[in-house]
Formats: sequence, structure tokens, C-alpha cells
Amino acid sequence: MRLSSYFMPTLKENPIEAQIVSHRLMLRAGLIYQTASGIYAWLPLGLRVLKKIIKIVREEQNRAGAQELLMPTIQLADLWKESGRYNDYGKELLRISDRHNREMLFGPTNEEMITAIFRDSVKSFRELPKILYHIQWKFRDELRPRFGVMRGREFLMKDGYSFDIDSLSSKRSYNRMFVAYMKTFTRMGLKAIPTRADSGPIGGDLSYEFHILAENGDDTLFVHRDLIESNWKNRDVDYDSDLQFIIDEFVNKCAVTEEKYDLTKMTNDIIKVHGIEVGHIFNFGTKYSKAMNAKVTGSNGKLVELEMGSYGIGVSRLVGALIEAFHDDAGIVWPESVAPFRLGIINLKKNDSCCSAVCEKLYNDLGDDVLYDDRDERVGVKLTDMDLIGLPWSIIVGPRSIVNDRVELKNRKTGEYQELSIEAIMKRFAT
Ligand code: 5CA
Repeated sequence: MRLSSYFMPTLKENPIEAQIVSHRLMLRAGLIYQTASGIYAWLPLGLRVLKKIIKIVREEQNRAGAQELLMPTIQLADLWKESGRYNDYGKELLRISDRHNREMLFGPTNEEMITAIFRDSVKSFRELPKILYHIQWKFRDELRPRFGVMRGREFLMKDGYSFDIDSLSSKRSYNRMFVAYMKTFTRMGLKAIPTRADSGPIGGDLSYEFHILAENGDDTLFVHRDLIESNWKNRDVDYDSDLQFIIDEFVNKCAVTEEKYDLTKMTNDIIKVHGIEVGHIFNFGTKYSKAMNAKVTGSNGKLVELEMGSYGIGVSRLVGALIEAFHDDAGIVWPESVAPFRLGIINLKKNDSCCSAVCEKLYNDLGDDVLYDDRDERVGVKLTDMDLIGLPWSIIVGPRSIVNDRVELKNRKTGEYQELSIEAIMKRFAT
């Protein structure tokens, strides 16, 4: 992409409405635009990050055996009356009606809809287990939307749902998702802490939240020191094997949300910290299948209620959480796996034909994941903007080094510059 024609409306000043650094930087770097309280448009640069996050989420869900579908955002209220949540959900639920005065709602989550789909399509235990997921916009009319995309009203979620014949098999599906979540967040460069939590309006008695530790985190947690210091490495996992031993690495050490705080279990090793909830998994047994009469025939020919779980990842929230975790005074410092572009090219002298020719060549040869700052701007502005938007690498092409066929490579994270030949650059970054 050429920056001279790219739509990237950056701001010089800090927007006063933004209270935390990720919200400030998302507005300043032109990632999002607020259209209403808690509702954002994703501008091109922000959308690229969102898509990279989606790709990782999708790959890890598929790897764990989950299958993608896509359910609508608008749901019939009747479904929610079946489960009883139409009354329970309260004002967070955006209730609407169509031209026939039929009661509808903008989905805040999809347990009811997926249960109905499954109930009407699957009749036998032979078709189990199944995990289905989608990545879809949700709406929750939050009382206090704040911190930009961190607590929005409209937000993007990956929500998955498992269907099993009995609780043992359901626990296996739950374990698969637990491990898939650890792999997903690790690939984004994040350290996620699985934290025992309340299940709230989703229901059930087994639920873990996945938290990124951050000073500005909305949630208070009590976490064992070892978990904070641990460094979980991504690894290949055989999803058909017993995954419990991986999960035990985490759940054997105490990490709880404030609601689960129990003074009698606290020791000196347990530390009070703040976290951002980026994922939440639930095993709620037959709560929805019972209420909605979702049954299959078991191996003995008798009808059994489906055992279910649900698994959420805050896809749009992750953009904010990542920035909370990765920034410095100059701006965002994206990990490579989720950076909007992997590489920037800065032309220090646009009217120097040699500099421009080298930039053009690098830009044409290095693939799609490159942002070329070909603007007629001062060098200072170009360098500042590149730091603000936080691309992991930038190639700086200036008249002095170019005479020796060399350019500078800047590492955004360390701030280090390295002079390299054009050939070496090509070798390193060609895709
Ligand atoms: N149906 C279940 C899981 S599929 C569910 O809705 N779980 S949830 O309520 O915990 O939401 C899942 C994830 O969505 C949360 O962990 C959080 O990361 C994200 N999320 C929830 N509310 C918001 C919000 N208002 N703004 C941004 N992200 C949110």
C-alpha cells in the first residue's frame, strides 16, 4: 500500500475522550472512528489488524476440530423466550421489532440460535461430538461503554459451541477449547492467564476467563506468582489425546476473579493484579438443551439431552488489549503476527530518482504486507508516523547510503538501526 493514497487519518493531538493508552493510540493511529457511544467503524489500518487476529483465531479453532459457520446478527425473540433469557437479560439486550411487529433482537450471544440449529439437524449420538463456531458482530447495550473497543456496545466475537452425548465427552471438548485458546493467544505474542470465573448470564458451574495482565484492566484478579512468571510456549498438540495434563499446568495454581475470591485460600504467593478478559469458556451441561428440548438418541435408543459448552473470544477487544500490552511513548509496537503491515518503507528524499527507484523496487518485490511512505512530507513526520502506527520493521531509504546500494533497517521494538545491502533486505523479507 502507498501511504500517499492510503486512508489513514492519524491525529497529532491526544483525543481528550480517550482515557487509556490503547484507546488513545487507536484513535491517533487512525485504526477506528467512533460513530456512536461504544460503536466504532474500523478504518483500513484497524481492519487489517482485526483480520490478522481473525486468521489466527480461525486457524486454531479449525486445528482443534471446530467447524466454522455463520449465524445472523438478528434473532427471533421467540428463541430467547424458550430458554427463558428474554426476561433475564434485561436492558443489555437490544430489542427491536420488524414491520409485522414481530419481536426480535440483535444477538449479544448465540446459545439459543445454535441450540435450535443443532436440535433441528442432528438426531443421533453417532453425529457427536461437534464443535461449531462463528465470528460475528454482537450487540450489548452496556451501561457504561468505555475504553474504546475494550468495552464496546457493538463488538466482534468468536463464539463457539460444543455438543456432546455425556459430560465426560463434553469435558473433552471443553479441554480442546482451553488448549486452543492458550495457543491462540500465544501466537499473538500475549501471555494469557486462565482464571476461574463466575459464569454470569451464560450459566453453568465451570467457567474460565482468559486474562491479559494490564494496569488498565477492568477486572481484578488474584493470581499465583508462578502463573504470572510462567512462560507458556506454543507447542504442537494432539487434540485426540488426553489434554488434561496441559490444563493442569494452569488450573493447579490459583487464579481467580474477584467474584471467586476466597480469603481462606489466599497465601503470600497470591498477588492482586488487573486483567483484560479476552476469552471466556463455559461448560453448562444441559441448561439450554433441557429448556429448548434439544435431544438425540443415545446408543441404547433412548433420547438424551445434549451436553453443551460455549467458548468466546473478544476479537475486537483483543486489538485494544494487544496495544495495552505492546506500546511505548512513541506509539504502538505490534507483534509481527498481528501487525497491520509487516514492513514499512520510508523514502527520505522523494525527489531523488535513485531513492525513489530503490523504494519502488522494494515495494513491488516485497509483497502485499508492506506500507510504503511515499508522501511528500518532512522526514520527521514520516518517522514519527511510522513509530505511531508501530510496524515491526521499517526500511529507510536515503541518498547517503543508497550510493553504496545500502539501506537502513529499523526495528520498532528495540529502536535499533542496521545498515544492510538491498540484496540482504530482499533475502530477509521476500515472501
Ligand atoms: N456465549 C459466551 C461465549 S461464546 C459469551 O458470550 N461469553 S462472554 O460474555 O464472556 O463474551 C465472550 C468474550 O467477548 C469476552 O471474554 C470478551 O473478551 C468479549 N466481550 C464481552 N463483552 C464485550 C464488550 N462489551 N466489548 C468488547 N468485547 C466484549
